[in-house]
Amino acid sequence: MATLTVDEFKQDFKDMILRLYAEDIKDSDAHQQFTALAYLLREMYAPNLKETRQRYENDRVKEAYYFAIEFLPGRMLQTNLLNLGLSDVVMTGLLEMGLDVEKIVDAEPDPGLGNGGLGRLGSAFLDSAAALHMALNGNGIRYQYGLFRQTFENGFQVEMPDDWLRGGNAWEVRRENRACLVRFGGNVWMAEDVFGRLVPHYENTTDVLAVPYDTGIVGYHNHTVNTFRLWSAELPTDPSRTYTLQEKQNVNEITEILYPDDSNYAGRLLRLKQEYFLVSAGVQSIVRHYRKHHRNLNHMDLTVAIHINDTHPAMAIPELMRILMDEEFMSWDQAWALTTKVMSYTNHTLLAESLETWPEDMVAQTVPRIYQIIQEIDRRFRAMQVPVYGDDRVNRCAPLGNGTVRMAYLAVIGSHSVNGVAKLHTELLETDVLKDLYRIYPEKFNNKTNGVTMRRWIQIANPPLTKLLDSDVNGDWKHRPLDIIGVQSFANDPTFLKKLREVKVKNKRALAKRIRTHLNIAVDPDHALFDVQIKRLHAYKRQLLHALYIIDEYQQIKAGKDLAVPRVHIFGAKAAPSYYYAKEIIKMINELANLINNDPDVGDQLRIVFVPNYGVSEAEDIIPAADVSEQISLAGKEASGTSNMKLMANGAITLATMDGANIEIADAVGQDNIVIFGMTAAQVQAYTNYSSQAIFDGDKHLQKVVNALIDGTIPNIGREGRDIYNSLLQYNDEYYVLADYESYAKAQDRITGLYQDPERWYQMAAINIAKSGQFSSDLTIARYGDDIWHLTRDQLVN
Ligand code: 7GP
Repeated sequence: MATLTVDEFKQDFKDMILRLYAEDIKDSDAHQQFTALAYLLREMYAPNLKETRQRYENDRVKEAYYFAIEFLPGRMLQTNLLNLGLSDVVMTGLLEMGLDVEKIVDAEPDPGLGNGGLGRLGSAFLDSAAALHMALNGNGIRYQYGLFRQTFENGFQVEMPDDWLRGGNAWEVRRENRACLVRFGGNVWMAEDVFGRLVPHYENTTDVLAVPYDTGIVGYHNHTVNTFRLWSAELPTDPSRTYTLQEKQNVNEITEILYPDDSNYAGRLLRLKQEYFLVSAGVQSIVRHYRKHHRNLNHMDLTVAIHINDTHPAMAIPELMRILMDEEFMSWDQAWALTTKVMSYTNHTLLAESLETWPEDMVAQTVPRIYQIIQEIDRRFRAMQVPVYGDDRVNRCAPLGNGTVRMAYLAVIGSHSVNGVAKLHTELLETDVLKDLYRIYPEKFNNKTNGVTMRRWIQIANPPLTKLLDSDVNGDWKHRPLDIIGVQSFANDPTFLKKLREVKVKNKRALAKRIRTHLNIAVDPDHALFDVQIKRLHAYKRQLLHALYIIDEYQQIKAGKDLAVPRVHIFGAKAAPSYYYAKEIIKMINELANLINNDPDVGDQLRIVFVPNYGVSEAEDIIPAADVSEQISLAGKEASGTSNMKLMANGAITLATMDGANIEIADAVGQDNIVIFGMTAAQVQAYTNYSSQAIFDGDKHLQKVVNALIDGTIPNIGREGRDIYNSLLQYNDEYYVLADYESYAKAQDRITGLYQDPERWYQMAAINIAKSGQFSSDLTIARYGDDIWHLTRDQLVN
């Protein structure tokens, strides 16, 4: 923790503005003020960043490297202030200087280097590891453009480039002295060198310079500052060569954009290049660093762990093999034994279409030496396993098959640990998605249920709740997440429940104000229930189910029946630009919003707010104000979910199917404190002859709701309404929306009933908060550290 008085801070801040901009504070704008603050903080933690690195080196501390093609760090000003223990001093100082703190916070770009849950999880882990003194390094790509900025035009999603680096990035340090060369394409063949060793010879390769940019990840109230490294692609600085503009363009485009797709990766060459670029630069720099202190790599596994976050970095396996054999001259067997000890892998999806595969010829052309190594991994895998498990099973799960490289299988075979991200997910990996490999390597499989960092989602996003917990709850919930259980003892205390209600109303008012200012929609924070669904737009997540229920409510109102509780339905969701159906759902919901929000018959009873450009910053505004958390994916499809955890920790009541981590939330809070509906994963699996038409035909009420998509009830959705209608009926409703509808509507009615009894409602909220500790990413990352990477850490005394 840093120490600083308010006056010292004010002076330092003035000086920094002067040094950076040759200006007085009164003439500076919010972005300059943010930048000056960021530089000040960086100066303060820089010594700790250096010392942390030196400590890891000198004490031979085992370090883990989290390789991920996506991260979603969120804005860092407030987290860094919090972690350095400077929030109060700086806020007071800024206020005394008459500056607009909110404007300064908002001036920081929110780096959209990820699509959704997978990227956000990686950033939560980095935050938690630093808090626990764990040596965890992030390793990713410095995309010049993050995930597109979403706006709506006539209700349609429009994608704008996210030029997040335009104003510079105050947190990062460019380390050109630690750059690496990454080789693509060309030809490679093996031949003996002068010592008679078989080494690769390359010709006509395209070499790319990978330049690292490091950002400090500040530990919470401790001295640890870990390294988050992002790689940028540049032309090599070879003075003997000149490059054409086209060559420069080809190199730069490797790290130009984040693929805006969180499932269903099209086999795109550029994406493959991004993946190899990340792993090659990352693995090379790890090996180089290790080699500074060791004569060989024989015992690298004792101090290095490499984590493959989803399959995108799975080529780390052949890349490490390449370096160990081609550059360190290890035998295959020795290199393989070492590689599998170093590597571990997390799977994040159950969707078949999201399991990455690459055409073999594309891999062969793009990374020829890596392809040779994958072929050899495949050959040896088959030679070893066919005699035991037979041709069929081994064919089904070998790294090569159907002319493709199957990345998930490569990742499992080359790692010592394979984990899913919630109990059900891990179970389904074992029994379904990866069952053949589970049969061969049962000992590798383990579960690590996801978590979220309560520092960002309670302390920063929800100051009123933080204050209440600090004043009323015993224990040290900020350091020991399970201590938040203390809230449970107030579950029958009307005074506490009243305070909890005041907290929620305060947050709802703040959100209502933002909605009013930015979207020009009036919502009533004092009486309406805020019903929130925030996540990527995907058919399996079933935003459509939620929307059908809103149509249902609307029809009730039009029929003259008032809603017992006014509702505000809040959506936040980006659709992948190429995901046509998801974009149709957005259009439909926006048009429904337009209809409902402007219909005088509706009065104050019903509103829809579709918050554009949903991301980490928007989540920080919405989550503390949520009453209901919609987690309504078709059971067996959502690997875990993490918004479910953030929302419960903020006292929202979960309305959910038994999917992903919802099941564990239900176990934690008990059936009385969550509203569950719909088919279970087992029921979905056993449902053999589903006919959505039959369900539709047998349910008059449902017919009326669904027909609203095509009968002109909702204006301006001629085509979209028809397509969505057809997806439900003509194409037999792939995600069982109609099958679950009745049960969902009943669950919504239960919510309405519960909400009418505030004491009961806030009792449920209190229990949800009390039980949220187990979903802290501090606990999750401790388990990764203990079970998978074998890192040292602070004790979490719980
Ligand atoms: C997501 C899962 O959909 C979500 O359920 C989970 O909570 C999150 O990972 C973190 O584990 N997966 C992705 O975002 C994703 O891109 C593609 O998966 C392979």
